[in-house]
Amino acid sequence: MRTQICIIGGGPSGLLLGQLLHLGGIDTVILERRTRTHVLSRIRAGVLEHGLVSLMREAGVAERLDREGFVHDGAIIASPQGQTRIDFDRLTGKSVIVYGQTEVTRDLYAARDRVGAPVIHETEDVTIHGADGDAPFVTYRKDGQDHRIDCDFIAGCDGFHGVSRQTIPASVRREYEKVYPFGWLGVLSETPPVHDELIYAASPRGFALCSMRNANLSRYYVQCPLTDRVEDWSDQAFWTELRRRLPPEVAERLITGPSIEKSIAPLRSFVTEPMRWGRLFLCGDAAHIVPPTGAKGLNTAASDVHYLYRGLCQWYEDHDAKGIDDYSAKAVLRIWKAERFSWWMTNLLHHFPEQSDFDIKMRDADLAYLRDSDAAQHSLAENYVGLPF
Ligand code: RFL
Ligand code: PHB
Repeated sequence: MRTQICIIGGGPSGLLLGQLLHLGGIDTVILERRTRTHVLSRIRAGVLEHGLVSLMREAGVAERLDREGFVHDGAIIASPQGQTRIDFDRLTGKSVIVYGQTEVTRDLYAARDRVGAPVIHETEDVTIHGADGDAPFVTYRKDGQDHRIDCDFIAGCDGFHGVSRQTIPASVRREYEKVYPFGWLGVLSETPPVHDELIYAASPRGFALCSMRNANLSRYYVQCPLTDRVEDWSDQAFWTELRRRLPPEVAERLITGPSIEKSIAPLRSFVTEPMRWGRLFLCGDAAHIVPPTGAKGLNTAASDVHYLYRGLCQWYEDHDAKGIDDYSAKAVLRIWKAERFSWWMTNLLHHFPEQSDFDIKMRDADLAYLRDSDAAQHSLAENYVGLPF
């Protein structure tokens, strides 16, 4: 088989890139290791920046997002010092949209079905060949048969555990990583959200987040030790711990119910550079990971997709390599800013096991500064709603 761009990974990065390239008249094949049902059962991001929403509109897949997404003009930062509302609208003139990643992915699959572009699911042993030459190809196995796809370029959209990043020789790759000494235990429940905006809560017992998907679907998280297993947490234990970490008046209003999903995610900051090796381009979680505190993962994937699809269109339309040559530097510049913000939010709001009294005082001072300073709130808001791309 031959295609122009072979996309590895049928998550949001691969699907959005595929849709935009399709509209640009460029052929793609997507290879995905899991089934569609599995991809659509992963509960992940919930907060979309304006940049991602614009890209979804440009890709012609925002009809439901525009109808069902919830505009959020602010969020609450709670701590023992009180609650501070960060007014995104007043501070930046912008907002974010609450719309689940699962729905984004569902809309993108539906669009790909409509245009009849291929997604090959349950591919095994996907291997990239010749990415440093002029005739790259990808091999894989499906249903016991070997296959080969020849292409012009390969987009590695296969997430943190994919094969694309590992294909870049270690002598070329530079990796930067920070692993946090805790995870997030998340629960999805068919209950009304405790508040109409997100609440990020710092407490001496650890961090908690109140988020949502719609008027009767809530998403809550509590920071937990990495050694905890989901089976250790009954619903009752989760609700009790969440209540303890929230301001008392919020805890009183919390409506609980059975969890319909419960999972633990470790927290990590990670960047690999460069994001291009020959004809292979890394995109999204394949190249970088942020702790979810700043809600930036899916949104940084979107800026990668934006730069890459523009660069590839420029290559095919004008025979101009500038866009793809600049891809890595442009993408990385924005990513480090999102990394900084996510790291800062994580430090501000979590309890660290090794924290000294001095560290705690610094954190309290940071929270007090945020509460009392419009400049500090402006900085948080500007980053949260998303830096331009
Ligand atoms: P994905 O979603 O991991 O998709 C990669 C796809 O590649 C497939 N794959 C392979 N396919 C073929 N061959 C192989 N060898 C393959 N290896 C892997 C996988 O099966 C998968 O389908 O990466 P992508 O597309 O780059 O998307 C990134 C986002 O999923 C991620 O950044 C966000 O979910 C992060 N994130 C959040 N981001 C936000 O912007 N806002 C948020 O509010 C937010 N909340 C979150 C989050 C992530 C979380 N977890 C679980 C890590 C909350 C949580 C709890
Ligand atoms: C979510 O709703 O899953 C969510 C929201 C905000 C975050 C992280 C996750 O910062």
